[in-house]
Amino acid sequence: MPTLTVFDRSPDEGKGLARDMRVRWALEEVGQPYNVRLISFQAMKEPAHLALHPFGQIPTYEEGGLVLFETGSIIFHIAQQHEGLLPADAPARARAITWMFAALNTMEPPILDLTIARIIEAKMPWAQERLPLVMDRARVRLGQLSARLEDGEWLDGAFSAGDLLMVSVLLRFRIPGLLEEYPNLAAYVARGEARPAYQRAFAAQLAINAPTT
Ligand code: GTB
Repeated sequence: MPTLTVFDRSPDEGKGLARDMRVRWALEEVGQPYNVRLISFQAMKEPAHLALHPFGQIPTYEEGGLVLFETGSIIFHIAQQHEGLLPADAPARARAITWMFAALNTMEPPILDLTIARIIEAKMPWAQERLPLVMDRARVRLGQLSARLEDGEWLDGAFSAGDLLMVSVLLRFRIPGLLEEYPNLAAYVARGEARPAYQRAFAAQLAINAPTT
């Protein structure tokens, strides 16, 4: 059974925004049970964890002697081992993998910039000037994705690992209030969240991270 390392207490208090959530979701989609090992921020930077993850982050994925980090790689590995996350047809499979990369390389950077601008740089004297620029750059990508999706259910035919990663990334645009500006993307994310596998994964991380008081 694979083991994931996850925050012992996620800063989002169980909103499912930390990156273990997407790996949990993938494992639930394919029906693969898993263990979790809880880890503190401090322990993430210590040699035992750095041996698993060179950047001192979560999640990691251990399966027998195999150790993986980077959620894209972990989910690709899961999708290759099990049916249900990538189509069998070679061109459709290549397109689904392309959407995995698009989620991580094209859609995730603007949300990371936005998180930095909203939280880490919030007290800088120039923060109020910079934030609208970062928001507008995020809107460019959201608008392009929205135009491609149109009224489609998923990005390319049946639900795939590309959708799983795209929905996981788009979820983080909800708190800054951008997701709702694109009703088809908001509906797409809601379809992802409604999947039973997503619900099981969400409940599992909430059980660890929900505020106690
Ligand atoms: N590219 C890597 C991957 O996809 O696996 C990125 C991994 C990563 O950023 N991990 C974060 C981490 O370990 C946790 S998910 N951070 C600790 C560190 O770098 O020291 C990022 C995250 C954290 C918290 C929230 N939140 O509270 O809403 C959302 C996302």
